[in-house]
Amino acid sequence: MHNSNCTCWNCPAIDLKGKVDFRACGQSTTEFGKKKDETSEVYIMAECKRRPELGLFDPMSITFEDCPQWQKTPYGYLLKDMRVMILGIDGYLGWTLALWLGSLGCRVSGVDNYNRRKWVKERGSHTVIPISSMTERLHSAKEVLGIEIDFREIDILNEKERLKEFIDEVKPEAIVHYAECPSAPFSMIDVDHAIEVQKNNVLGTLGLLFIMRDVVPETSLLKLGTMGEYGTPLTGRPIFEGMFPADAVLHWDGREWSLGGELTPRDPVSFYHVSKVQDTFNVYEACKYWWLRSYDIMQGVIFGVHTDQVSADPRLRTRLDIDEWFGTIINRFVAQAIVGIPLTLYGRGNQIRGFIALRDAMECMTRLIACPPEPGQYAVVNQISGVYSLRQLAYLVAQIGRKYFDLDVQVQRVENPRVEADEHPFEALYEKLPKNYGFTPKVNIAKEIYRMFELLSKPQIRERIEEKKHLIIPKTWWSGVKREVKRLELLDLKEEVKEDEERYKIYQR
Ligand code: USQ
Repeated sequence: MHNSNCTCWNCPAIDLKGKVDFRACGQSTTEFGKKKDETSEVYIMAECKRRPELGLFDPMSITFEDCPQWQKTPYGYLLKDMRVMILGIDGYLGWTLALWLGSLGCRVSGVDNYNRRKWVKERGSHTVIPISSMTERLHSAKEVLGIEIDFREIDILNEKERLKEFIDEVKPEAIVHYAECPSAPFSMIDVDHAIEVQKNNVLGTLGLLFIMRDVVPETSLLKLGTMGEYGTPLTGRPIFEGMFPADAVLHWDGREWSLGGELTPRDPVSFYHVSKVQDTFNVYEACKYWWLRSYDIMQGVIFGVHTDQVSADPRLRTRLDIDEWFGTIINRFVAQAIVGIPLTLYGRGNQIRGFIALRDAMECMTRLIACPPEPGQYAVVNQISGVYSLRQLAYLVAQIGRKYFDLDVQVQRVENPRVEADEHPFEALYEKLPKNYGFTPKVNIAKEIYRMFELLSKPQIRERIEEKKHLIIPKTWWSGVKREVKRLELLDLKEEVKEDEERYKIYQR
């Protein structure tokens, strides 16, 4: 198990006590450290909130494997009845994770202010997979899966006191923070939307950090970042996992400079992505100032509709958006194929991105929850399971739609409403999740696309896509212009296959 050798030093159920005020260690002149040896004068002791009978002990002396509170699951040792709070529990990821963790025995709580439902409505759209009200969702989770979720409707930005009270009441051992606006186009509509996204995301997160400092400093925070923070460096340099590795050096001005451990450069591609960059710095600083522990999860573009739990009953389904603001590319492509809109490649369509399926993202989150960072540790992972060019994906979706669903799927290039390189190298590293956390992707992209076709072709869902298909062609330009993009070219799919094979060879690492 990837976390067998973690110790109480990592465990959120621990109260760390010692001769040093370790939260002020940055300012302290006293030597700070974990217990070094029996004679060491300055070290930290632990007290277990779950096993107070142990008294004070050395936090490095008990491993997760030894501790009866940590129990084996397919995703590593997990704290028995672990209390996990999900902020943004009503969203695409939040609801899926709630059911996933609940089925592993976690005690799940969550908050949401239904912003996502409101924003999609503002576009005049709806989730094409129907979802229930939260009351109905909670009821069905209990009835179908036996999962009880403690939910409060709270706006984390504007109701900080209520959030603080709820966190204090639940005392979560991990907090998953999904409560942000996830849409790049939404942040580029106009000044009001840009401000709304940055305020909601940046200040909401900042408020949360202060609450965690005051109420649950030992809880691990899993904060959703994005691969889009890094952009697509035209130099082709590696996209490291948040920070430069220890041996990275810069040669400049005749000298060698160590970059090890520094945050890597960011080059975000929208005001939404900028909000994530700001979050990175705020979380990084909070870990440093207050010894909070956090994972910043640089997730790639997500796709898919399945986990065992959300597929268990129509009332448990998670949302799926396909409009120009909130739909992500693969989800949109499948919907477009079903209602006969040629798949929309923006610009040349040679943009390359990292992707991950919904189910695999849930597994990664679980593996990280099971392996909390050390006090003060700001850790980063690149959460993707494969790298594809957009053309490759368009081709794949078209091929599956044609071959198995008898659809005449076309692919078109349209004007790119965004400002982004559409021809660039992309050397993303995503080694930590497999190497350090035991993750191997389980979802085959072609199979998941096939399953999406199956679900989205159902008459009721197909009808819901038809109803909103006028919202698929984008008209939100980064320049501020508001007009539908024009078609540049309808692609010859046979030519695409040849080109695609070339590109595939180049970028498969
Ligand atoms: N694109 C098309 N055609 C479409 C839609 C998108 O060519 O019909 C292109 C975009 O120009 C972009 C790429 O596909 O180059 C991805 O666009 P997207 O809308 O699927 O995803 P993006 O805006 O990048 O944002 C999504 C999520 C966001 C998350 C991000 C991860 O909405 O929350 O942070 O994926 S990443 O892209 O790795 O930054």
